[in-house]
Amino acid sequence: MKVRFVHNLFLKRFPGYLYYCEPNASSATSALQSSFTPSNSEFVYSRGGILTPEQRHFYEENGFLVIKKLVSEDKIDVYRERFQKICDGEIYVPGMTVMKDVSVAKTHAHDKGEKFVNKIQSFENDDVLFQYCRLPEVLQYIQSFIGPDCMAMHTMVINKPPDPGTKTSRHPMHQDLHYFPFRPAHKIVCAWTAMQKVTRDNGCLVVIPGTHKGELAEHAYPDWEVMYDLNFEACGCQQFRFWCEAAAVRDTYLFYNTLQGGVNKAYHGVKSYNPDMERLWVEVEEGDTVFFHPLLLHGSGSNKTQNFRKSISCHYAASDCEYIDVKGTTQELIANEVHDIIAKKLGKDVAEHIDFRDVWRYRARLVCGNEGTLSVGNY
Ligand SMILES: O=C(O)CCC(=O)C(=O)O
Repeated sequence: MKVRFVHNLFLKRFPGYLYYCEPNASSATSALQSSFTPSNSEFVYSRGGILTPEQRHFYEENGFLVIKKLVSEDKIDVYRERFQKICDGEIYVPGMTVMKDVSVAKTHAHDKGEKFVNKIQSFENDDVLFQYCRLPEVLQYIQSFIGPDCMAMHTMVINKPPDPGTKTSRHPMHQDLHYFPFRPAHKIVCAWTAMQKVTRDNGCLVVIPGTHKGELAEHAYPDWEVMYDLNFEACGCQQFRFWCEAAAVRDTYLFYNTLQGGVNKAYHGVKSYNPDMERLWVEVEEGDTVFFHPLLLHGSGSNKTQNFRKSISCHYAASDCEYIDVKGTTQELIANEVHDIIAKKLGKDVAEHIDFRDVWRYRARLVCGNEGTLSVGNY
């Protein structure tokens, strides 16, 4: 009841016409050539380009913006088909991680098929899925937020499974910057496109508008349901109460999450998250694209339907962002976790020589404009 009341309040405060925008009438080419507002303007989080003044103000205030029907259904069909082939094991993509949901990771460790995969990550070496990151209709908005020179940094297809009743399909409230060793934050933006109708029922994005104006908060595994088969010692990560053991990785690069129960691997949440904060459920149609700032507090709910819920996304950063050393910061948690995964995959000796920043250097791909400090050649 209280939640519905809060939701209604939000609908009053954020009427649909403000954050559900039709694509602006500008060709991709003209957007690429359009002028960008200098950084000393009243706008901190956007650069102009194709965005209308209303859209810019909305993003500045709220940290997200929805553009309706930005990606066509025929393109989404292509990505869906490719995703299925990858899950079926028909296509192998070097460097890509295929993750199983915590609810099936142990019971179906060797099964293939889309119903056992909750996410694929790092598809920069897949020509078909990576087309998404190069779509002019998406890039014209990306450039309007972060400027003309853009790198695709982090790519995902999320296949949120029907929740088996354990609420394991939830994505805890988090800030994406927690995962990124590069700055500044206002030169990073995510494009997240719904591959079908996405509602509260199947686990839409949940955002807390305005939180992008805050700081990066400390993250940890959320204090959700207790899992069984805990094996803290084996993973060397005793500090995480709910982490069972590090992932087992096969030579096919398939990465099996071995958690049981509450939370998927690396699904960290903001430690200080207060569930009474006013949330907004961003319900969208197929092709609608949500652009959001990396400090925006967001997550997604359980999938209460019997079908999988799919989205494709890419985090972009301006190519002149700088890598930062996260040692001694709250981001050490994720850096150590990534280090453990690399050690499992490639051996401890190799992992010793790979820095958290290197992982991102190798993933980064220029998608428009000029190369800069984020590229692999720039150490
Ligand atoms: O698609 C989802 O369910 C969550 C996505 C998300 O939180 C993210 O991309 O950071």
